[in-house]
Amino acid sequence: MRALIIVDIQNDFTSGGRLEVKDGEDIIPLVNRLQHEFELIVATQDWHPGDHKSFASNHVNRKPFEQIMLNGLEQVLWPDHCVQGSGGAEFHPDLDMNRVASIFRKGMDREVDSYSGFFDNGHLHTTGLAGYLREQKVKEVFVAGLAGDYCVYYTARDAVLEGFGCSLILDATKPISTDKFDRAKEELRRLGGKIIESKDLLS
Ligand code: VGL
Ligand code: ZN
Repeated sequence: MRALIIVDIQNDFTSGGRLEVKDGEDIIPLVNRLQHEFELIVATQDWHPGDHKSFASNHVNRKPFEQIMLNGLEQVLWPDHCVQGSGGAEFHPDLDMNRVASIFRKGMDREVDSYSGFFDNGHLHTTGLAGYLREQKVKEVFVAGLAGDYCVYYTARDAVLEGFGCSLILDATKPISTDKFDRAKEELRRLGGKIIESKDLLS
């Protein structure tokens, strides 16, 4: 069994959002088309409390995109985004959610960020995604969504580390930083993940 993992296609990561990925919404028609190639589709949703420590606003004298140490982990400080219950945390209205079987929320613990759909950044707590996929007999996952250099990359990486075959669908993602994304793609390949294009999947 193969599964499509749709990562964080939420209003705050698309145009006009609080942590906008440039042209992020442009991938949505393709992600909707790709869904027809899969029997199992899951989505992740970044879902932070307002006092989350990944937000620059929750530190004194810190600006967005600065880096700090947070409980022993390197942490980029972000603009407030995907606050639980806010419009920015909702899935983009153009994303087809009808066939999404399950939604895995992440980033609820204010002390640790969670880029991956599988684990928090300290790899201490699981979201249950790996167990769910195994129970559904999934052997191979395909990852799409936002942002390529953060949540998509960390989700794909953890999928590989959890023993799933894993392909990142290049034209179904967009990064915050292209430089960072180039390094992330190299690292994913090194770990045994694949980088593919949607045409490799669409019939
Ligand atoms: C993300 C930064 C902070 C993402 C989430 O979805 O890529 N990036 N929170
Ligand atoms: Zn976040």
